[in-house]
Amino acid sequence: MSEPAYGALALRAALARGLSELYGTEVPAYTTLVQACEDVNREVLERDGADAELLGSIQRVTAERHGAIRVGTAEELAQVARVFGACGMEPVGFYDLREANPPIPVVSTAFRPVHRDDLAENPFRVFTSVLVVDDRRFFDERTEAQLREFLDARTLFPDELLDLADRMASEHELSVDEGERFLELATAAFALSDEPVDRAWYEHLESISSVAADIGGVTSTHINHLTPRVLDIDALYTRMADLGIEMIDRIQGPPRAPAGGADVLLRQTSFRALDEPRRFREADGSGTESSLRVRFGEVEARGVALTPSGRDLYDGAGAAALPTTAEELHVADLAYYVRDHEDGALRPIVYEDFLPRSAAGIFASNLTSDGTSDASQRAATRDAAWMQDALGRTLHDPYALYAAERREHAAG
Ligand code: OOG
Ligand code: NI
Repeated sequence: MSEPAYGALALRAALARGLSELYGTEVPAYTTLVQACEDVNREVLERDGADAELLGSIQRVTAERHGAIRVGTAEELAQVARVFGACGMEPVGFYDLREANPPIPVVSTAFRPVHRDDLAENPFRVFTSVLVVDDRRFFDERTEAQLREFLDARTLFPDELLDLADRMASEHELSVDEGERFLELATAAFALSDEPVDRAWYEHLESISSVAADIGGVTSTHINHLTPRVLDIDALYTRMADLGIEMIDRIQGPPRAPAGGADVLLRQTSFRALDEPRRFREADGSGTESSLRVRFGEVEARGVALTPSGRDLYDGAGAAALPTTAEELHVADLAYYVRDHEDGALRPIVYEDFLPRSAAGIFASNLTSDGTSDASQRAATRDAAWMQDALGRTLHDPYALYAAERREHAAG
């Protein structure tokens, strides 16, 4: 009798769980946040009944997390793609955070399941950023060379993990032993390392960008935050304040939908980075203990995905420019809905991606200073084509995925 094996869904669900457990031990306020989300979700379910599950089953929403990680090179990014690829998570979208204010020297994508059924089973997604070491607006020639040397010398993912990921890609399953080993190695790869941090190098990068220091100043990567999903983010915001956890001053993204209106896109809020003890190596070679403030907690509520024209309206004039009801949004082709074949009701297609403006806000709340950049210097070319090339696999366009889902539903 053959033993039960691990498929992509089992790996994805277990990785999300494993990272959630890890992050809870590293950042205790995360556990408080997850509990508060579960309480709020239960209350919304009692209050709203079936309507509470319009944007996803309570099972999906309860297990739902997004993580954020940051890597240094195209090679590291390609390795991330192999590890998440084994879990059925594919790269979707291109985000250029160098255009944010203050500018952040990274470009990003999000790894996530792309099919509705897989999202329904477990929608784990990870916002993944890669440093742009050759962008002269941030890094001079010498710093670029030092960054390259530092990054080329480190290993984020052990060969054994990458081999297991590749085996998953070719065989579509791993044995129990292999699957467990994959999960153990993958989880460990995202833990905060206790390797001493070279003080002078870290501070040099930090004077340019805290995010650059968090990426290129240490020898490993780590979860920057892990975000649960909540059904009523306004209620959650108040609850966290009552629990004594100080949130940033606002909820990012569109405002709350008016009564009877549709929630659109994504609303997020966070609590500030926490001081965490880290070991340092000083210029004289001695070791010291101090702390870094890099990681934090975030929570999100998701609404219906907007079409390109809906999104243009939102980006240009704000959420007030959009009609409020599902019917109006659908008829004007401003948001993605499908009509239930049985009862004719409109069902929203959930927004599964990120918002560059909110992402910029999340990055900014992580910064110890705005850093230094010189806009007159040469920018490095980074676009979706670059990203796809670096990933070595298809980079999905989020709109194409939403449109395909709507089309397939209409045809079926
Ligand atoms: C990622 C910031 C983006 C979000 O939710 O918009 C993000 C980071 O800080 O590395 O996670
Ligand atoms: Ni986030």
